[in-house]
Amino acid sequence: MSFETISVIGLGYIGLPTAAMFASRKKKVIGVDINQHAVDTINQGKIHIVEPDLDMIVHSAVTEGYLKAVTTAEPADAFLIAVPTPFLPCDEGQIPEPDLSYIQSACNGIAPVLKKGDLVILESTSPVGATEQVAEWLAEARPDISFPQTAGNEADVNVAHCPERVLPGHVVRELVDNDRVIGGMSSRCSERSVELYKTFVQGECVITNARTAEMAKLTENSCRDVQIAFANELSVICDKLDIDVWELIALANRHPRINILQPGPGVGGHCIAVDPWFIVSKTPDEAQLIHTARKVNDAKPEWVINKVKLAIVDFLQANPSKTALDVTIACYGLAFKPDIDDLRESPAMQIVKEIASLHIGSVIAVEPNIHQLPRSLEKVDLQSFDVAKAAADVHVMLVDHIEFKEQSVASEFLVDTKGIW
Ligand code: SAJ
Repeated sequence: MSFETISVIGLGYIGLPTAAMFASRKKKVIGVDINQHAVDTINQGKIHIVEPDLDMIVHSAVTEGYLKAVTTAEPADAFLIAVPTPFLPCDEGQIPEPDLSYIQSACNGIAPVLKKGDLVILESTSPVGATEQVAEWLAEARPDISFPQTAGNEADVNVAHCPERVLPGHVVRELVDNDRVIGGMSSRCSERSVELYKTFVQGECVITNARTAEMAKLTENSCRDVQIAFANELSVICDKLDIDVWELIALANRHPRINILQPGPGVGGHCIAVDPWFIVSKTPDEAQLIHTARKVNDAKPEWVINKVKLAIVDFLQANPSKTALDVTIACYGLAFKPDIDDLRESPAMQIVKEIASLHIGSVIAVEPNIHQLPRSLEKVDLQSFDVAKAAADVHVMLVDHIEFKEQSVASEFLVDTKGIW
């Protein structure tokens, strides 16, 4: 059976581009989101997130009638679940547990409209076992139809995990070009998922089982987290030994088999700082290195804040007539990584928030990708690069946005976490 109508649950950074790609291949796509503002914006042919080239694709998909957004699930032939999988709040020092409530809500939403022949794909990054849990939730809600955990290849509804793996900022290209890991709960589930993705994916669709697909995605992001932790640890060591870490890494990377990543203010975003915990919480005794990497990366923002405090002290020593109240601090960048507007889980945000709460003088933020500061930074003043550069006494480089690389700040009182100035 072919896929005439495709539904994407969750129209965020992954769901919306995925929905738009299917629609661009002239499939009828129903996007579902609980956020009325997102639904209204999309139905006007606009987007509520920043992602290069996505606006054009969404605009034509909506105006040509292939994509519509709704708040309640409607019948479709395939359902892709692309909702967040954060972790549950926990006390400091505890291992966070994954929060599958958004996935469960998505299952509750689609269960009533499921019919024989449908395919359900979990795209959200998930702990091992989540896809089986999805199939279980659906089976509980719909005892009248069969699922692969009991019916295997004969199931009425097929279920698979096909993790998203695209890099924010390059989503449109990577959705098409990247290979996909397809983890069906039966061979039929996998085959049908490949058929669906081949609508627009030019990369290879590689088949495995659901648990391995879940672990593959967690492994990719944990690998990157461990590598960034190595770079961050080097930056702290080099600071102590009075060595320029950027020069050091550039030298070491001349070795044909060495490729060290770049240190920064910490690791942010919705993925790399979260997903390794899904492994650690399942296997705490075994996941020693992965756990340590998380702790190293999570400790980096505090280290940067201490550097800023030292820069303030240095400035006051050099300017004895001034007090802390007279010191203006400019922080360059708030997003969790360069050239995007996404402030979620951003170490730069964490640092600026803490500086603003500790410092009694003025704090300026420069973030070329947003027009308004979030409420949590109400004490901070959003300014242009030129205003901040001229007004500030202490400068804190946090995100290497292209606009910042094209200019520079030369100051004795500079904390440059990205090594660009
Ligand atoms: N970072 C560094 N140093 C580096 C590289 C990154 O400090 O050398 C920091 C960034 O500034 C950022 C964080 O790491 O704060 C994460 O950025 P990222 O570019 O490494 O990754 P994400 O979170 O944007 O996207 C990752 C990607 N995973 C991998 O590269 C293995 C992407 O392919 C996944 O689809 C995405 O996670 C996801 O959704 O899971």
